[in-house]
Amino acid sequence: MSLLMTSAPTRPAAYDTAAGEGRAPLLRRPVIGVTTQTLHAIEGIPAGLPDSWVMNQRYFRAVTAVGGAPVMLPLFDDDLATVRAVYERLDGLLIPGGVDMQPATYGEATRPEVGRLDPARDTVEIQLVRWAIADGMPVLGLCRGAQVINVASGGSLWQDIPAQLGTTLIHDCYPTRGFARDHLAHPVALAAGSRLEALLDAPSVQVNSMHHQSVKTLGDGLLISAVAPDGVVEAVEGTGDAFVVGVQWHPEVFDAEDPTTRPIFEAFVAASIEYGERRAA
Ligand SMILES: [Mn+2]
Repeated sequence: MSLLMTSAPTRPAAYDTAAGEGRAPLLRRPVIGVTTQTLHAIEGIPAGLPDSWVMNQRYFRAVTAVGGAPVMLPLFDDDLATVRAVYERLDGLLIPGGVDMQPATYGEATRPEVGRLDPARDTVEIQLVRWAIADGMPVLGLCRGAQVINVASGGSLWQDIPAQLGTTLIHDCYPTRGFARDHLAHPVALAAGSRLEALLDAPSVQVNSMHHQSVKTLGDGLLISAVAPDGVVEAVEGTGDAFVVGVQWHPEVFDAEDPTTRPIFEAFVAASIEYGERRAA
């Protein structure tokens, strides 16, 4: 018998790390649904390419780095029964960054500063977030994802921070202003007693910033857990026991070990494990 045959199967180091010291190894990795975007909603995509749903790999890698098993969610806005059937297999929901939401989703007319749109994505993500919040399924929203959590909860957005808020702080660092994706643009103050403050274990952190929109009126069942020095809302979270966190910045850009990245994904995946176990019980 060869040594190879008798060796334990190799697992990625991150898989063991996710279990944590003193904790039992994960028997079942939580399935994290990651929404996608319509390929042609992205600027510069040749019209001849077939209709496709795509998403930046960083989101998937940030999930696997802490033990989650990500799956891509198709945007069947014309077939929500199929979206529901897939949703019911999930343990957690991740809403990544992307293009602007249609202002009609929060009852406003569209200002000229609003950028590219992805109506199918709006429909599917709003529905998924509402289902997840109703069921207590963990939800993590990043950038656009934080805005989706707010709009799905009945809140609204500033359609364009420079035009409507007149702040001198630059939030649209990439790509508009030419900074790198990992440029630490500004600090955010974390609300005392919030889940995010507990996770990041600091009164404030430096974050990157790639957005020209932000939360205007807060949705039901949410609280503001991070604010930029100019008052722009930088994070929201659920007021209940379930893990519902949306941050306006992009933690997935940084290394999985980054102290402002890992705790967010780790807590999200841990909550997803618990949700999956509760649901299976
Ligand atoms: Mn910002």
